Amino acid sequence: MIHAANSQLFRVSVVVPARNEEQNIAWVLDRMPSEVDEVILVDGNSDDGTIAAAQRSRPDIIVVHQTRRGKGNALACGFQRATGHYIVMIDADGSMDPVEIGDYLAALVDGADYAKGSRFTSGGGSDDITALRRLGNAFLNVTTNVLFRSRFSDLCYGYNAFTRECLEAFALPDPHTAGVAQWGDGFEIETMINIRVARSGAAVREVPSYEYERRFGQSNLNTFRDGFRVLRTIVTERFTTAPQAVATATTTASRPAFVLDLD
Ligand SMILES: Nc1nc2c(ncn2[C@@H]2O[C@H](COP(=O)(O)OP(=O)(O)OP(=O)(O)O)[C@@H](O)[C@H]2O)c(=O)[nH]1
Ligand SMILES: [Mg+2]
Repeated sequence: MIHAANSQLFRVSVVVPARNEEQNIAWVLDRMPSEVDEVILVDGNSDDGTIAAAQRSRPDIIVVHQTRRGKGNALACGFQRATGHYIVMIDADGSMDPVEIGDYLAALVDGADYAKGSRFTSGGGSDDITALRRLGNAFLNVTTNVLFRSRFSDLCYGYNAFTRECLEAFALPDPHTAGVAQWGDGFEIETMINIRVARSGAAVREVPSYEYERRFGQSNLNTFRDGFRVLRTIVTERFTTAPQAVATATTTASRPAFVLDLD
């Protein structure tokens, strides 16, 4: 629970997508700050002891089995299960430190609808980025910011927190549609929700974050493949998806209307 400005108490949910993170998950769960009320582990058919390790470390953890494949579907399943007013998304590989959750919550309590982690804003950083990736990221940020009039410094980073009203702006594919993959089920999820939030008129605030290398296990990153996926996501979102406005805390409280003339 966390006190909002008007001293109202808000529940905090954390959603952790995990596939084969047996060696990393305890580190993540053990570092959850006390404000966190519920942790939802969304398992991606792990064939190691991820679930058992998570339950040992945090007996009250809620385990959800995802309905299709991919990190995007995992997050959609986790968000649907989350009951908190504030929802945090964080990886299970130890690359993101849960201790930072307090900074994200502070931004939300201070009026942001969407607290966006950034490795490239003052106070952020990364152990896991090469010069080439940094250049690719800069290009993808600029492209997005021009196309969507956003101000992201780290479009492709997936450590964020938001009010549950933002779920409407995400407009994620229904987790209960069985079978075939949907747009948003894969790693395009991070770019997709950032773009959709920017277009929704929600108040976005960047929070400095430090990214570590995954603690154990082989990296799944591939600079060119992943870069082109993000570019494809930007183009698809720009030309095939309509902006979705949401009644966020900020917009209902102090803004006269949504700004929807982004096209
Ligand atoms: N439930 C679920 N989780 C997934 C899936 N794919 C990846 N994840 C989790 O999503 C998070 C991010 O995936 P990573 O494999 O770390 O991807 P990355 O950060 O781009 O690459 P590296 O850390 O370098 O391997 C981790 O917690 C993974 O366990 C999936 O299909 N289902
Ligand atoms: Mg990772």
